[in-house]
Amino acid sequence: MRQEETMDKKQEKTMDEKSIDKTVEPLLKKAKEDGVETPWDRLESQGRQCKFGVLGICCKNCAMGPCRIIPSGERAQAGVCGADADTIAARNFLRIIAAGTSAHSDHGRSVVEAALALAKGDATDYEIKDEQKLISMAMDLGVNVERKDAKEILKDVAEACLKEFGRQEGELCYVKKAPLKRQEVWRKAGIVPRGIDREVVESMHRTHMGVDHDPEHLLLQGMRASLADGWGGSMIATDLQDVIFGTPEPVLGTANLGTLSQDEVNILVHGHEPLLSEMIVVAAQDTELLELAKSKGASGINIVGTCCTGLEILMRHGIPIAGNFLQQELTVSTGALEACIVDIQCIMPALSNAAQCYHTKLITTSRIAKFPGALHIEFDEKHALDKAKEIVRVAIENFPNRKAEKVKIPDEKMFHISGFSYETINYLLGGVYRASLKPLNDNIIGGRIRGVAGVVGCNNPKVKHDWVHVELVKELIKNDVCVLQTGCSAIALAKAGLMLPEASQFAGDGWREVCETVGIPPVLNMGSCVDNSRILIAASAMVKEGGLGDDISDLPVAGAAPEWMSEKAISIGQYFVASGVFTVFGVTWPTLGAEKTTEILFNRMEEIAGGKFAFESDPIKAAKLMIEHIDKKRKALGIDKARERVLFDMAARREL
Ligand code: SF4
Ligand code: MSK
Repeated sequence: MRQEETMDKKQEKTMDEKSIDKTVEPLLKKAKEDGVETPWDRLESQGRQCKFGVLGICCKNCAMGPCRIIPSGERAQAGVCGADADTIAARNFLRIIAAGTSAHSDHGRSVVEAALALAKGDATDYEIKDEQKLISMAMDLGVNVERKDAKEILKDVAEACLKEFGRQEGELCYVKKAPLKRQEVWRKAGIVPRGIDREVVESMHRTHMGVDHDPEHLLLQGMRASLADGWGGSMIATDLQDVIFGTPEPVLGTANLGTLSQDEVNILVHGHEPLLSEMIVVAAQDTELLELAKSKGASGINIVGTCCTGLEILMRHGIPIAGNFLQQELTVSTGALEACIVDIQCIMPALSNAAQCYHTKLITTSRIAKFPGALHIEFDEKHALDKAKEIVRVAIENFPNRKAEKVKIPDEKMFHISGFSYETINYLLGGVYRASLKPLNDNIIGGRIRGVAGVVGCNNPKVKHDWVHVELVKELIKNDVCVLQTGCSAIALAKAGLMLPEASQFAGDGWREVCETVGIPPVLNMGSCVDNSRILIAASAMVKEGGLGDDISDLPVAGAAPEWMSEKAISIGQYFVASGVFTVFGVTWPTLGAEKTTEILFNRMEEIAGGKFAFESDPIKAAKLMIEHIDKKRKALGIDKARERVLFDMAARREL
């Protein structure tokens, strides 16, 4: 489906067009009866959305506007200042990236601050769980580890990370984790990020009225700012979270709203930062609080997650994931939540109204995020466990207010295996003593695996919830593509049952053989949105392993964000593209009203950085674009004829 078709459509949808998730229809009906509005209702009430906005050609960067541009033809226009459609769309695109980069990176900064407090002895509820990862961070950041204990190293590592945010000149340290050729590409294009904050500030400056007007020049800064996200703020967040909370390992989990409990205190954690949710998991095991729960008539305390905070505690502890982005109000509408605890990002403001229709307490916890009508209990890493206990206590005290007649918990609950950090994949493929991606590369070269795809990102009520993710991923694995996932896309596939080893039956013969031999699902959950940095590291390791070229752009890999909605998704897409990866977006594309700007993003970027964007909202067509790209790279590597089919005997399995 093309952009014009999605754009001109009225947003009214039949129930069948809304979601493939079986919990959605009954809960939408219940929500309506209970007076709860959902994103589908609000999208419908918007009617046709503004075409200029959808096409990226409106600007309100100064008070001479807002200006809406007819881009070409006899009635072609410019803004009051003279900016044409391409300048406006490129400026808007850069602002989207700046916002996405700032969100991921501010998350990273919070983790650094908590790590520093831990190192100084001020955050005693946290501990260093992965010393090996800490040492490897120290190496990457140029921190001397000699004659230092773990806390001293952590202090120096955290201080080095803080410098990455405030650096004014030079290069981010983590840039050196990319293959050498990739670093050269970035240097040649002048897009190596200096400091994380500097790239965001400069992006905002350049897009202020009357500064930078050249679309390509603006979009180069977009690449630089996005690299400050992927190889900066997000990577720091992932690495330090692994140090403090442990690097994920395969774990059995459950997904969907059937994870809510009829007779326990249900607590939903929602947002992105695991600093509090990790402590909520600990608090829920506190004997005194469990006794309190029993005294209120509950049989226990049931923690479930949604979005990326949920993924963080799923990846490390197997905590059930109740749903993804579009299910947040529906989770409240079950009437079974005692508390919905939120931190930052992807939290619908409408949750406040939804919670008020039930006994549910909406508890905001971040210093930077408050909601009218919510209870605010501010989290503080120096008193992390006490704060978590205070919040869990509020939920327990609320249990007697649950109204049985308002409760409807769906049965849907799917098992899945998650926890595939880069280190874990390395270990699973190569073993403890020779952990490496060599078997992956060998199987790509031998043709059992066609290539690797990262499928990530959000949900969007403009398209059928979860359907685009699931269809796209099914088509990829059917064609022997190994799929790596993060974010709400990962939750969609977990709910759909594609993250179980048995799901390898849906994979092509080659990828299925590898999955069955190693004992992994065909779709691997690598974690939260910041954990897209794990995919960058995996891609770099594939290059370093050898046999597949000497740059990420040589690899038979592709990316997709088929149901995206967030500015962070564009930033992620842009750092994939700037790292050399062909990346397809669905739903809508925010520059289509500006021909030259779109041409730069869809074509010219490949000449600059080896990667480019594409837009395709049909999942099968999107998968075909990705497979075509993978095949093009295979051909360039001279491995396009190597897709032989070999039946594995025992010896071959052992060797693998
Ligand atoms: Fe209009 Fe130019 Fe002001 Fe934007 S910056 S609102 S295009 S006058
Ligand atoms: S939570 S950014 S809706 S993936 Fe990271 Fe889901 Fe998108 Fe938020």
